[in-house]
Amino acid sequence: MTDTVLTDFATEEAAHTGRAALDAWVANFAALTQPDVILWCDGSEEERARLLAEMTASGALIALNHDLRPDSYLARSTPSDVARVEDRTFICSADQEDAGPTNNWRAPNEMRRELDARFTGSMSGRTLYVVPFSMGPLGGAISQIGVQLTDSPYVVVSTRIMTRMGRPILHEIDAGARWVPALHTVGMPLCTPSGARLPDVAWPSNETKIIAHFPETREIWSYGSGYGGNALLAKKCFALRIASSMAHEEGWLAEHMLLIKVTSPDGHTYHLAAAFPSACGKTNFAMMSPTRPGWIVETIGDDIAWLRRGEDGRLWAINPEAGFFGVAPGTGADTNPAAISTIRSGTIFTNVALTREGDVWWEGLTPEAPRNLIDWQGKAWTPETGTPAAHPNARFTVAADQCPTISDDWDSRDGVPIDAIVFGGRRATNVPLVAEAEDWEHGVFFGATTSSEQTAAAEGPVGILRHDPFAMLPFCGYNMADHWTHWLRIGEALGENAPRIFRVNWFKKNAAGKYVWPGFGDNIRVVEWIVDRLQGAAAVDWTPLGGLPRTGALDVAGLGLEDADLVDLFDVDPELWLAETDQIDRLFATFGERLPLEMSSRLAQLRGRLEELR
Ligand code: O2Y
Ligand code: MN
Repeated sequence: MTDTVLTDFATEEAAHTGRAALDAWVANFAALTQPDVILWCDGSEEERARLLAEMTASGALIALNHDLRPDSYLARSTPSDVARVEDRTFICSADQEDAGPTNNWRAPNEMRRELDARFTGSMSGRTLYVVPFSMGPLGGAISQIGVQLTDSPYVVVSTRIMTRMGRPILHEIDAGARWVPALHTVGMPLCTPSGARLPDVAWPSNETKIIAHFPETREIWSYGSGYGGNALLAKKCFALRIASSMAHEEGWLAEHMLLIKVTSPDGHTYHLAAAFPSACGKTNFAMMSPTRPGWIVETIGDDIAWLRRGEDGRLWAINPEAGFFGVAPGTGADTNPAAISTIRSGTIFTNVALTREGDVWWEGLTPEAPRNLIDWQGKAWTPETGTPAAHPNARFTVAADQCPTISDDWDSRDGVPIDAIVFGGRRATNVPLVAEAEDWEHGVFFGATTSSEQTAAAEGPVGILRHDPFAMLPFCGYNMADHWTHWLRIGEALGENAPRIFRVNWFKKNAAGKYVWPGFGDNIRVVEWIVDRLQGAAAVDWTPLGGLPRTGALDVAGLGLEDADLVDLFDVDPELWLAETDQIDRLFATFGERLPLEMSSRLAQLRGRLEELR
């Protein structure tokens, strides 16, 4: 590709505003990628039905048994395209320092050159779908518009579930709205350079994958993958990486947080935003069935929250998405009945197993595996096969409004006022079941020091501790240390109205390696303590790790926990923690001068307090 075209794509802000700019951008991109057809998606039911019928006919989707799983489909990806590819995800800021040490960085022009070459002719023989979408309710105070160009009909039908998609968004653009451009190709053209036609495959993709973000021009380019966060660009690429960078510039927050509404037995309601690293059970927490009488938890979002200061001075949040892209394995009637009910119909499943009756199955759906299945790769499977029937990162894609626990204010245009912020992680040791931050700054320290042990659903070795500040390690579109500074400034602006901040850990293990806390619906007991703290009721003991429930303040009646279990849940071991502060120190050091002073002084304070405990 020539520099002339490069300049066309290296756009100014105005270039992504209004309809004329959109038409020109689509035409430019079509000239580059050379699709056979351009299809502007209207988001209608007819369009959805047609795309699903086409994909079923081509073998890209399998229609499930309509009686068992109405209006639902199974997609099987190629084994090399099963998850987000963090090592192929790039933040292409002009200055490498602005991407920071936790992001892969490439110089924008260098990346543009590579993308231009790879996208050239990449859609030949295929259809280019123009997919306009809104993140957040259309016209909402915190909402944003995007347009994805893609050659994947699977992405189109998934984006229709995950966002508000179609004609009404084009009307906003016609009226002059700004939109974020998101370009996506699976990178498998159906014509050779000489024009010969190639057969298609059920899951087209390319062995080379590039997920590139240009924060200055607010652009996303994704090449080579048809899967999840790599391809549904509205989600992680826009709603987190690009949106976090926009939020940094504009004074708001785009965070990897679930949102819930909690109603206590006395009828008071509270809204909580909770950040957990990937594979820590966010969807389970967001759809919790409380075990305590009188408590109600309703779902607002399970993955992403956009937050900003409202006119009343409080922090308000929306779920920018309209659907759930949840992990199937481990989801069962015992662990997440609301999710099981949500996916009873109208769901696209990816990489789960298929039963003989034409329904789906995965590990954890039922205690016993059916005798004969077709596994996620399309091979015959029995419980003796020895490999998982469903891929550990198998997913369901389903509309949020199908969830029985969805809150009536989940798509409120102004969002919901946040009463408490929670940071969590998967930690076998050290981190107590629940702790309260002393103040906002201490809460930012909780966020900055969030870490989690990796599970099979993520990249890298299982069990290894990975620092995942604010659960945003793979998702922060700019320098993570600047993100912490930004949080500190937001806290200053909120002042007295700032939500209280807590840290939780459902995953502590005892010396025998068993989980101590029952989790799931019993997590309401921790929420109850948090709510009691908000009301000024629950008793707290202040420790170096923050405020811990005083003995008796956390209701554990009926759980069968021994005194030793409670020690395991709340023990503050100064030696272990001093070792952890060394790890935090090493993390902080990678940010050099960008590290906010408040974070290094909080670390020094923690060390001092731990030394006193020795
Ligand atoms: O593997 C993927 O592409 C999906 S990643 C994902 C999907 C939904 C919610 N969260 C995540 C995540 O990795 O945090
Ligand atoms: Mn997530």
